[in-house]
Amino acid sequence: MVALSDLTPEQHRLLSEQTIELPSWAFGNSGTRFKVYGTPGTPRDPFEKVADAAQVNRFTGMTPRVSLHIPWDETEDYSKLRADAEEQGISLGTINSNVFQDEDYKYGSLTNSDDRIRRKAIDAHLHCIEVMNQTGSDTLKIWLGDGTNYPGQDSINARQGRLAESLAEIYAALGPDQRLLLEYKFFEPAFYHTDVPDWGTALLQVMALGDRGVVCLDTGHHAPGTNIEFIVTQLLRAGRLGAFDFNSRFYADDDLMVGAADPFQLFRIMREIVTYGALDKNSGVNFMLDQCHNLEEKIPGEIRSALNVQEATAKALIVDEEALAKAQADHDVMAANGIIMDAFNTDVRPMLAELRAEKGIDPDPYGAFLRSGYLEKIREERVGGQQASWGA
Ligand code: PSV
Ligand code: MN
Ligand code: MN
Repeated sequence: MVALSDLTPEQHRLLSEQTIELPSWAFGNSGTRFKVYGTPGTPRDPFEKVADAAQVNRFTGMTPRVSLHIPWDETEDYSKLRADAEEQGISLGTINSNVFQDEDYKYGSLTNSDDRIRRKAIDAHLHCIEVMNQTGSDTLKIWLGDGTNYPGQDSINARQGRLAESLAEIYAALGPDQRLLLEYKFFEPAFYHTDVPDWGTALLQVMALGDRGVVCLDTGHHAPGTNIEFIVTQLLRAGRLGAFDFNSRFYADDDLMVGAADPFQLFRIMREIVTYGALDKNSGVNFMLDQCHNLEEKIPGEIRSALNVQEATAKALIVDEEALAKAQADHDVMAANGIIMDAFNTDVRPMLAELRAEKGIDPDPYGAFLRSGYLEKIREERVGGQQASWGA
């Protein structure tokens, strides 16, 4: 076990200041292509999603931003949404574009050879930038479902060219304090080739744009067995790791609660972040969740996820650095690995409870939320909640 008083002032500060951004869509109903199970109390509009996100922040003390997905969260009055969020102690974060659910995008969006459709996809992003200007968001996140299903279906090279041109036009429309965050995914919905399948492609595309082009690493978007922490370090070294979309996967893009499937992987990722000095709130790396809660209650699912990231971070921070440096210098493989495993196997939960008490919040966020009566209230008040995403 470890106590708060065992931390250095710097470790204490980093842990205390750590924040995680929540996805609005995690609060909606989602499912698989087989079935979407509704949860009583599910938000019916972006205002209710923001209210639920504020609850997670209230009880964890560490999730002060919520990402919006446009048009899922389209509203007439973004200033009101912003004011509502601020009133509840949170802010509107990253704006996610959506050019993967319209009939027109069947053969691609920003990569489409049809100028009309490519124009429509670019315009959808320009609209997102207008939304950002109203919400005060500084990041436009782009994930594309673009790709092909069969060899020969289209020219991979021509599609890369059209992608670069489209991104350049979108990038040019961003304000000087706004950045473009490009997310990669190795497959799905395209099954033969995807236009932004990996960190190499995403990195090359954003580097061509300028300094404010960065890469989003979604933990579910890699082939099984991929060493994700290695990619984290490569992107950090390039100065282009803009954000994480954290979630867990057992098979493909499962979008389960982060830390549920492989807490050791999450620890290893956070360890690279800590050793690189990228945990600091000014590092430019935004720690976001991208999850869907198909079976579990959504707000408790988000609380558990935030706490899982916090625990992995605490474990990554308490590694005995001096002993590790010596073991590494001595090429003492067993000792070095033992030091890392000691940190991973340490129970940090009592220390995090202390940290919460220090912040004036309940040391048990999950229990406190269940006791608060909020779930009962929304189950009664909200009828006909929204579906979150495209999973069904
Ligand atoms: C795509 O699989 C993705 O990870 C992107 O981030 C989308 O915006 C999100 O999921 C939609 O749920
Ligand atoms: Mn994602
Ligand atoms: Mn995904």
